[in-house]
Amino acid sequence: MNIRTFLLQAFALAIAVLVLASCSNTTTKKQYKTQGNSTSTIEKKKWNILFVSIDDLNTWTGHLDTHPNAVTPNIDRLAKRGVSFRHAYSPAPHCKPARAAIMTGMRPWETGVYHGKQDWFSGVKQYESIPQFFARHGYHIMGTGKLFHNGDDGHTTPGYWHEYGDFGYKKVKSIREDRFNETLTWGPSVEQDEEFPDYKRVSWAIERLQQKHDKPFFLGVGIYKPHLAWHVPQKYFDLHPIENIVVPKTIPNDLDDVPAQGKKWAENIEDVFFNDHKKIVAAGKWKQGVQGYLATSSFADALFGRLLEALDNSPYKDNTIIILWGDHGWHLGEKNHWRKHALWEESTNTSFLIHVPGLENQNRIDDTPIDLMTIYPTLAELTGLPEPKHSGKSMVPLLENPDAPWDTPAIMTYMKGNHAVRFGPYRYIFYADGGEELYDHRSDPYEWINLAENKKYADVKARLKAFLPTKQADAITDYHYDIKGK
Ligand SMILES: [Ca+2]
Repeated sequence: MNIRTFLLQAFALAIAVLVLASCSNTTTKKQYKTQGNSTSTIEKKKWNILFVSIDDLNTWTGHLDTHPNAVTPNIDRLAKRGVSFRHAYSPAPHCKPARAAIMTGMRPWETGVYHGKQDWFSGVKQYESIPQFFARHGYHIMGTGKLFHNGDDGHTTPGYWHEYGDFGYKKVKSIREDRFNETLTWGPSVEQDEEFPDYKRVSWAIERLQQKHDKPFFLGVGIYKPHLAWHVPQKYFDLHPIENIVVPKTIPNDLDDVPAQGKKWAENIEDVFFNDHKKIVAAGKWKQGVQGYLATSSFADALFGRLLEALDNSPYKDNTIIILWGDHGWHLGEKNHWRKHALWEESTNTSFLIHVPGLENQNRIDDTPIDLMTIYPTLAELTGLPEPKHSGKSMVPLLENPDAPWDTPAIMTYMKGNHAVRFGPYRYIFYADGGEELYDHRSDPYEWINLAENKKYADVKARLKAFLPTKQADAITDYHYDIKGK
């Protein structure tokens, strides 16, 4: 090759490279290096994390349009700048086991924490929790409110936080109330917003957002409402005029095709909350109950709005992951049931939203069924940290590509040996005594028709059953309140 040919070829090659580079600049997404040799459209670095838990929040939010009377403008605002998972499920439909699982990444059948009467801390203390993990990786850890299960058993998880804002518990007074027992009660409160511990917790968190932080921070804010009792200021009831309230759709005899264990849970026979639904309906107060829940959810939403506004007015607006989750769902009459403590859609389906700085494809609702065991590994991956010991799967692939394949079922567990699996359009429930339910959400979104005995679905049932754990930890001991004096 003479020098002229060489120069011409080199010139042609340089032009080709330039053309290719300019094409790729206009047609490809921004790419970031990840661990290993792969690339990602999400920048993985030590983002700050605003970690918000809203207790007992089901999916009655404005943007999901699951209840016509829901008023949650602030959660909807987060949905606009993030991804909201319509089919997100709690690993356990009760505060204590749900939080034990979510916060440590270990499922109930691994820890033995299955229900609300147990000494949960002894079941999980050997596992590194989310705040401990981020502390070990150089984060400044701040928390307030109900993140782990706390309150009556006194565990605000001392030592897990560099700073913890503890505002205790306040029994508020009501102007008038409908009361069915110690906890199931609703009506406008005498107290105004500022007097609620939740309000003070959020104020404490806002102060932290206004401070200068030298390290990345993890700020956990646990809002107690809409947990019972539903006493919040009148203005939140006014958002939901009683004449407009719609009660959930039900059919008579829905429980006829439900196995014995499901029926027991529906009526709370094993609990002190006996026959809530019958009592509420007999008193003509179903609408009022729905109003109470919606009002209290709007109160929680308003508190979240204060937090979001403070973040937006802080230097951390563009470098903070926002994650918001409810710990489980809530029945308000579906399956003749109130509260949680069951394995149906309403007990287990909860709100779950995430905003990631710079992520494309936000402002969308994702319909993939996932469970909240995704939280721990997802946060670790988004912040570029090594994978923690956990039982869940990171949902980063779903965040990057809404059409990404997802072959991991959502699994829910309540009391030892009882599980539900949500996979594709189906829900399969297996009770420890062998009882089964199967629902197809394409034709039956309210889970009215149990298909478990229908031979046509034998293969589906077998496929879902195969996801159940083969080994299950013994239940750890219950608290002995009389001995501990608690
Ligand atoms: Ca039924």
